[in-house]
Amino acid sequence: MTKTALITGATSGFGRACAELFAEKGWNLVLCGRREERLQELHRQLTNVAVHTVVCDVRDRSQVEEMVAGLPESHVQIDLLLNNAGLALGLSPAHEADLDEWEVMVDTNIKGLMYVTRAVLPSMVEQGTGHIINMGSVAGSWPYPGANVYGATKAFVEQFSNNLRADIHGSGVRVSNVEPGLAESEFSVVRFQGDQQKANAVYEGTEPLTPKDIAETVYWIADRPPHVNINRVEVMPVCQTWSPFAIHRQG
Ligand code: NDP
Ligand code: 8X3
Repeated sequence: MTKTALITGATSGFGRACAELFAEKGWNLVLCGRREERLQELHRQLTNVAVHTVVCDVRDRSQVEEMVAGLPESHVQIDLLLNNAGLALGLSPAHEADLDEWEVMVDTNIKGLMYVTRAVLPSMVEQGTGHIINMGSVAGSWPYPGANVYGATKAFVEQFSNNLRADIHGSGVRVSNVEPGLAESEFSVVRFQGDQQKANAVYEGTEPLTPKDIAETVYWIADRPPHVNINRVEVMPVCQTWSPFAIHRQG
């Protein structure tokens, strides 16, 4: 039977690449994001499967509830929820960071992910099958200067994923957390408020992960046999690794 995936943040980067790969594999899709033209473009592009698009800001609880309550009969059973919508804003140290930007990250990466999960999970538990794949980050496990609230939102995503598994134990529903490192998408353009030069500098001289790399990881996780739960997958490009602890020396 044809499966259906709901992908948040499908208008760009990882979400878009996942939409393309899952369509190629024959999955029907529910695609959401705030940019309507991009959703329409995807709708025109992905012609081999049934695609339902919804303009939805995941920060808005009622919009999320309406999106899920308003799914057409053809898309009402969600087999896979990919909680991908998210963003980082700024890279300033905590004492200089913009509190409004912190709130947007919390509202999107934490509260938005909570809203979509809470709206979709009951039917998965009721049907005794389904899979939630959350988009975490290496920033959820590893601190770096300027990651402050962004990294903390992704730590939430990691622990929420684990706790979901504990809650729905025995239901047959799977939960996974994908934790990518450096990957080129619109992520840095968003982080630096549209400053393309600053964004390009992040990837200069590197071979970062691509959205396709992440889509293939997500698809692999989704395609395991139903008795296998991949708890978490951390993926970095070869050019990325850890640094020693920073030691401040006097004098
Ligand atoms: P992009 O900026 O390319 O894509 C982000 C997507 O999220 C867009 O489709 C955007 O759609 C959507 N989005 C943002 N805010 C909202 C909102 N309020 N409501 C609905 N959709 C929203 O970045 P990536 O593809 O790189 O990021 C995807 C996820 O991966 C994020 O959660 C990010 O934190 C995470 N990640 C990214 C890494 C990277 O280095 N690129 C590494 C690790 C994790 P629209 O603007 O149309 O609403
Ligand atoms: C995105 C990866 O290292 O910029 O989550 O935080 S990083």
